[in-house]
Amino acid sequence: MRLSDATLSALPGGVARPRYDRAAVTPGILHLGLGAFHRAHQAVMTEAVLNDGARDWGIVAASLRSPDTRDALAPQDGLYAVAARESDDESLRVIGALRGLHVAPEDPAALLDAMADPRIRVASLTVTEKGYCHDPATGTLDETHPDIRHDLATPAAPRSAPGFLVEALARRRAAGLAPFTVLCCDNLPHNGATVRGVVTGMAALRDRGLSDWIANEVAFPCTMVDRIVPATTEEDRARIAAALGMDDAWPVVGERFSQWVIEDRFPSGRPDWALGGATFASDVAPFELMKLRMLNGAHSALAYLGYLAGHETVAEASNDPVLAAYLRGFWAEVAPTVPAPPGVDLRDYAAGLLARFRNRALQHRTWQIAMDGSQKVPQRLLGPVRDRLGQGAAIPHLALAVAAWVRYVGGVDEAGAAIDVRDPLASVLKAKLDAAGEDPAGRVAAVLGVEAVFGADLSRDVRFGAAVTEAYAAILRVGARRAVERLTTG
Ligand code: CS2
Repeated sequence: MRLSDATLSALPGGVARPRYDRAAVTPGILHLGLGAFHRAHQAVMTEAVLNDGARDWGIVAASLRSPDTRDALAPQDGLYAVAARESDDESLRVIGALRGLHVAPEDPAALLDAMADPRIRVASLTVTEKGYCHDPATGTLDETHPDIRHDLATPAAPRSAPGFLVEALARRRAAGLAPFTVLCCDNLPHNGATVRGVVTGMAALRDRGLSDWIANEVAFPCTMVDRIVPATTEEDRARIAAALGMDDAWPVVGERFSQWVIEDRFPSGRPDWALGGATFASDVAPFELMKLRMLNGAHSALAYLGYLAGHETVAEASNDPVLAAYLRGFWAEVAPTVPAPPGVDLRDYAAGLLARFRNRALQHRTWQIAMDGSQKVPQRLLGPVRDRLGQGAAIPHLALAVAAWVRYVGGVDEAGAAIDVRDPLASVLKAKLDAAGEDPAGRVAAVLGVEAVFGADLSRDVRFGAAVTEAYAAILRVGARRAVERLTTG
């Protein structure tokens, strides 16, 4: 038996399911990026709104690349299970909020039509950092990006998220419709403002009037999104099928914790996501900065150091006392660069993060987080580096994390095996390292010279270069775990 509208009533009593008539739900949200994170985060909060009786906030979701999720969910009428896991405890609920599924490359015109539907009032996104086709160091549109060039040449059949947003907004403007609010749910700094810059920047390359209209009429609220949602494993599928008493081709698994802080700027209306636990705020910046630097920064540091130290998962790495000591030092180093949001004690926040990382019920691979470092390192690690250097403060933990990234993108692990480095700049970084030879200082300088990551300032910063070189040399000499141990035990 397979999960679907027809089999919902056969689910065991303990599994929560839609309490509303799915057939009566109309689309209100168009979501780009149908990954596990969206399904375990915004879709769950939207489900609470639908359960409360709202009918006009169904989600139409699109994958911008692969058909896999659509192929898994379409035979299930868009239904899927979300498992919240901690220790031995797992609670399951089936989510009904997805009311339409698109695969952009198969039929970009159908997706554009869906985006131009007047009932759509929010266009939300989880397309990962690289999905915005921006320059990670400056946050501005990368006009040379192949997808952007393609979309400017062929606006009616876009590939990129900015390409879809610009064309859909152009159509709404031409039709005299109100725009939708663009809601970025990715871990970018000042994510709403950054995406606004990317979208207006791309529109300006087409039509100045369009870009002015977007700048004046479209809201891009900032958000802080947080829930740890690793990739689903085969073991998860089997365990969840047993618990459901039926198959779900693609359930999602995450921690119980979930947080969403949203800047309340929605001129075309919005669901009351507070019903699902979201908070609306007038200023999201402090929450976003704290989360990016303390959670995501520590995640990336742990991913590179942990991977090199032979740890497959975050839980394994953060339960290693040497790496746990590193994490505490990392948070102590980064916290002074983070103004605490109202009502938050940063020491409590860090302690909470350690407990979340240590959740052994999640199989969050260090390799997964290590992906796309060129797009993540700037806001997660280099922002705090700049602030600390500006204060004349030392950066031993941050420099070790950056050094571990340099070591990681070299593509060979400490046992001499190849690392599967996934990063849009992987080949650029590899070529620079290959050309640099064996000398640690030369290798570090080669990578730090990539201004798209380090910016013109850090690329040339002597203190930064020296700190990363020292850390990198230590990793080469004694291995990542011993280098961490030396740092944390003095
Ligand atoms: C992780 C995030 O993969 C990564 O880069 O750091 O996906 C992290 O798990 C989420 O942002 C948690 O909210």
